[in-house]
Amino acid sequence: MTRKSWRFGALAGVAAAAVALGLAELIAVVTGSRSAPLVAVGGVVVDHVPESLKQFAITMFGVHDKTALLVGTAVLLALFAAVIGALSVRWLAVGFAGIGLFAAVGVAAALTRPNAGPSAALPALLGAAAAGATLWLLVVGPLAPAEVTELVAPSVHEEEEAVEGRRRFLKSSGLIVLGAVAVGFAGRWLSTRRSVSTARAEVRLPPPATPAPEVPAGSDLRLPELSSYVTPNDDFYRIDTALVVPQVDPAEWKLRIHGRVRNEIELTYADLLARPMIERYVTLACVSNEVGGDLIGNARWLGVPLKPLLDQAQPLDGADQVVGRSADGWTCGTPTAIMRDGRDAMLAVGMNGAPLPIEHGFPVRVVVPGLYGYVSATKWVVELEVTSFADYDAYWVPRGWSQQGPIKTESRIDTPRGRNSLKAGPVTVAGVAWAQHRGISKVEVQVDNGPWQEAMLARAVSDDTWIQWSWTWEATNGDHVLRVRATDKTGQTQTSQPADPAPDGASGYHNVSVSVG
Ligand SMILES: Nc1nc2c(c(=O)[nH]1)N[C@H]1C(S)=C(S)[C@@H](COP(=O)(O)O)O[C@H]1N2
Ligand SMILES: [Mo]
Repeated sequence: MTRKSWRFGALAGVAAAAVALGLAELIAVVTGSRSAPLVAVGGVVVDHVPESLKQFAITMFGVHDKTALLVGTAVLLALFAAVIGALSVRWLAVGFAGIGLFAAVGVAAALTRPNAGPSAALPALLGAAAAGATLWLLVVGPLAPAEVTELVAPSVHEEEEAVEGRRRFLKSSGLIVLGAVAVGFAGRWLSTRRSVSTARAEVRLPPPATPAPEVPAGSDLRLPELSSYVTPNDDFYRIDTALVVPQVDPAEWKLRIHGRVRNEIELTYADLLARPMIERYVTLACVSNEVGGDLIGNARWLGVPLKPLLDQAQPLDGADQVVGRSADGWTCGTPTAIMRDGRDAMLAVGMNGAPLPIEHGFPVRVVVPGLYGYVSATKWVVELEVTSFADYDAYWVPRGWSQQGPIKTESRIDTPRGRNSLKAGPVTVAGVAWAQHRGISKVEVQVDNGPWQEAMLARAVSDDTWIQWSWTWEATNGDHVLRVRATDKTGQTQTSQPADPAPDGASGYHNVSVSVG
């Protein structure tokens, strides 16, 4: 056994793994993209990694955390495949056992994803079979380099043949890897073509029975670094556990309101669109948002109010939780009382004048003003199950997050930023503040350890949205720290006590260090 043959084996292993994954992606076009082993295993990882790691991923990679996970998984898999391939040069059985093990993991992951049918096992199974064939072909079969079968005291002719054999091996394994990658990407591309974007383009949303109030003049200060008052759909943060965006066809969509209710309700998309709609500006915020972070956005939502629907369903006494369930099995628990207290809790179908973007929950999601997204904003919602907090913990609760998630009063400085070069003299300090459903009454800014000074508040559509603020600072040369705090309309000033996002939202004052001069 030479070092070279180990390396050939490693390459054979990687080629076999590429064939498995590439073919699996292609089969998943038919069996559903969540049955592809990379996505299925990634999904299990997402559901089971420790919370701290997930928060780390969100902090590190932001909205690219999913791509990072898929790429990371592929790289890890390639490393394992290389090791197993190298070992299979000596012990072919190890190679087949390794493939079997990965197939088992892939099948188990695919079959245990929510709503998976038996066909979900096919991509991993057929992929593994093809990987086995590839490994055999490259390690002992017609494409194996001579070295792999070991030469003792070779003649010149045998030597030449060996060189030729190695060349053939390298060329064919390279081609196999490239071909497999191409097939894999083609599979992914075909899967996305089976998306519901055509169905979405055909949706005609009805006009609202009660339109959103006009955005008052002066609610958007339009400063270069300040977040706009209304967040365009393309800039809206996205947070969810879905590795591939669920594709829910509105023609097949149904919502079941059931559980501890007197009257079960089932609605189709057409039923929903036939009901009177409201249109409201609501600022959505993620509980994972760090102080100063950008997992928050404000949109105009069009939807059907939830209160009348729940009134019609008639929750039983003690049924204090409504669990939203998405097409991909994610769950979220909202207090029944909050959904019925008269605030604009809704089943949203439109966002900023367009049908919901697919990644924001098309065709239907829940929006509830005043609550973090993880306890209110179920995207791709297909079920509302009325139950109690005592009887059911939704997705994030066993993972260390609080059952109750009212949004904390918070504020953020958007400008200036630490990297800006500032001159002494008047400098506009500005940002946003939010306390959804309570409203903001006051924002104050502090320079270094000076007195708190009241900022000017822009206007807002309602207490359910964030609000912009600004304050003119007479900047002096030197290094300074700018700090902000908000007070809500109940009279509560946000706490200065720093807290991590887990378990129920970050707190503390946002500050920015700047140098002037
Ligand atoms: N189906 C589903 N809905 C979900 C989630 C999810 O993981 N799956 N995440 C929630 C969380 S934590 C937040 S903050 C909001 C984010 O909504 P957005 O991606 O439209 O901004 O969606 C909520 N709805
Ligand atoms: Mo969130």
